[in-house]
Amino acid sequence: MICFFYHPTPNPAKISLFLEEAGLEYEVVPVDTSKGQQHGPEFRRISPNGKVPAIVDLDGPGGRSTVVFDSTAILIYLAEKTGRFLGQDHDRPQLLSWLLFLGTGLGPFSGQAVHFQYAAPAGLDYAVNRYRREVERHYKVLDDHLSDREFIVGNEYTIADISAWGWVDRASRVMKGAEDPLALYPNIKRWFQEVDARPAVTRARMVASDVEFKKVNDEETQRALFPSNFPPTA
Ligand SMILES: N[C@@H](CCC(=O)N[C@@H](CS)C(=O)NCC(=O)O)C(=O)O
Repeated sequence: MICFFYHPTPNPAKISLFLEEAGLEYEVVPVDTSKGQQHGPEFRRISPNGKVPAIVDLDGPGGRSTVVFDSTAILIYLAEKTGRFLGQDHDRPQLLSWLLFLGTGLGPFSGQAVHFQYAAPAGLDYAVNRYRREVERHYKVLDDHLSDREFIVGNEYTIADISAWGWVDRASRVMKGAEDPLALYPNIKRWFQEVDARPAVTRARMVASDVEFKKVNDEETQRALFPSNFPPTA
């Protein structure tokens, strides 16, 4: 059994998709990051970085309970545990390369683009431009890569596709104001449509749909999500 610490945001969504693809038994533990639940001592013991997703696998290595945090680490851990969506052995260097490209590039730049376009004070044109342009650059790298292949690594659907789906699914938010955010990236568009049509995606979108997560963006939420905007606490 896997306890899945979840909030309906792009990085946890990757894990929803893996769990549904693999048919693993899991229980969702909601972490309402808008209420600051990611900063509580109990959750910090599981996810020291105070971010979702994280998992506790009650049947980890040696039959012991184990903790994994960070979406890329969780994808690799679960893929190795189940032997699913790892691709071919000879493609492993490519798998690791693309996972890191997504986990340290496309994802974080998308997150910062969202932050500066929606949450930061108006007028920070330099930051908006930098992060939007970096997202566009990462999209172009991925689009070029997908120009002659169906999936990101080898000839099959892997955790690299699962990882990329999490943030590309939010392209319309990341590319604020764009009528068709993937118009310039036809290979990503074709790839995304194929991944998004998988039955597991429909199930992944339903994860915790019965949980009422906080939507109001008040001071509690601001302090929880953007603590650097407030004086340091002891
Ligand atoms: N590198 C981490 C990033 C995780 C991350 O940024 N999670 C966001 C949700 S998508 C979060 O927990 N935000 C709450 C906060 O920053 O306090 C991963 O891939 O899991």
